[in-house]
Amino acid sequence: MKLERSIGAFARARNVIAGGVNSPVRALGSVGLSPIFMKSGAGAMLYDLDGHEYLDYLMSWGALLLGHAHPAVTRAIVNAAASGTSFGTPTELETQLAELIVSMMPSIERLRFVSSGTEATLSAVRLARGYTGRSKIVKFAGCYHGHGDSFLIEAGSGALTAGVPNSPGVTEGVAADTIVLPFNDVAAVEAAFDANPAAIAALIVEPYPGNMGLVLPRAGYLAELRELCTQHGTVLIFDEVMTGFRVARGGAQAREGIRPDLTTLGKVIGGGLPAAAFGGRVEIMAALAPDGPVYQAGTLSGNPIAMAAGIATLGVVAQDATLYERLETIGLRLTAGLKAGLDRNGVPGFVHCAGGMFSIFFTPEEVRDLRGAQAADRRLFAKYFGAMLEHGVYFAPSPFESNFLCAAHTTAEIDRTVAASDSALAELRTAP
Ligand code: KE4
Repeated sequence: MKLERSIGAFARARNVIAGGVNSPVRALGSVGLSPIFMKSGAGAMLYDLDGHEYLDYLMSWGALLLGHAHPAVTRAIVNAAASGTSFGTPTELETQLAELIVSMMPSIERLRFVSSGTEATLSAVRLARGYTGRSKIVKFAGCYHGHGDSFLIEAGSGALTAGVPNSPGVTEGVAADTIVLPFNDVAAVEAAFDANPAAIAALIVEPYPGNMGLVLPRAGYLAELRELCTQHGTVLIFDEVMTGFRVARGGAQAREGIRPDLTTLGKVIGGGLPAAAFGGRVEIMAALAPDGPVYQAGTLSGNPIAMAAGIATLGVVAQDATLYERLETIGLRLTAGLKAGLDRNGVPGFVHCAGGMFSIFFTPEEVRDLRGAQAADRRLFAKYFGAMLEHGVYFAPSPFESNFLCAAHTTAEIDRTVAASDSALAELRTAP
């Protein structure tokens, strides 16, 4: 596949941008490729500098629930921009988007907008520490909560892909306050609480971890976490930056019927623009400046253009009564088709799916945690990713990521993807 223009663009970028990319996961190093520079997107399609077109399942890492350049979102952005891009004052757009979120996620009684998921999670943890007066937090190996120091310990996503789940630059002092446990293991959480009585401010978890590939909680696991946090006075934070408005209208917490104390959001709520949020119980949020002493701030927090994009996106979500049912249906069709292809080609593997997100694991053992995800065949994944690109399908470029469906994916695209996967696997089986 000719990628000369992308290769040239990457060489130029490397002269002025660290690593030539503004986020490591875009570098495609882990799949042995030079990054592909995109020119445009429309609906479920991506178009690169060299004229190739791809059926897109990256969807900007899950931010594009409605697909690329959705007319309602584009119109909202253009209209908002015509009135100015930022004022450094409150606008009613922030209240409008907050009201939409609160109406669909009842555990969020008050929220604060920020500009990235990382800001949301680090702010939520600081708030939990300020509210409880405690220092330690619990996170789970393979979960990724952005690049805040407290989280870059056995982190997933790009940190894991790049082989630095424990990043240099995170001090021992910071790391000492982060307790890392295996996901899906209740006994480990009980032991951590017993070993750290009245010391754990927050337990932060991706309810459906999507950053070691998509790994689903065992039945009852999230309810156990809820019960243990209530029992020990620990703030339960659901990091729904990826799952919020993705796996259900009310996120994973709605699917599971669990009410966290705080929730972090990002991606979908900005409609592809930089917007994220954290929020939850009113008494915890009351500890946040200016009402309370816990400081948190941001020049572009609640940016009117990003708010307009989010309002347009969640406006479609609120009015489209069958959206999540359609995502669930095509998600199951796709994962069943992909799994049948693995079996037909004699490739051991599993395909995990929840609403509009899915992952493929090339391994004979079911994946329940990071150890299981790391046992999957990364070399085969890299070859499969490249073969799918040749077939015009763009998956997330790492086995430690999730893939995403959008409102523009229909049965036709799903069946085309299954056929491409079948061909790719057959080619890999016969390749030298
Ligand atoms: P951002 O700071 O990248 O907006 O969000 C951090 C974050 C927090 N929590 C969860 C559950 C997340 O998945 C993320 C970010 N996700 C990655 C993809 N797995 C972002 C892609 C990237 O790093 O470029």
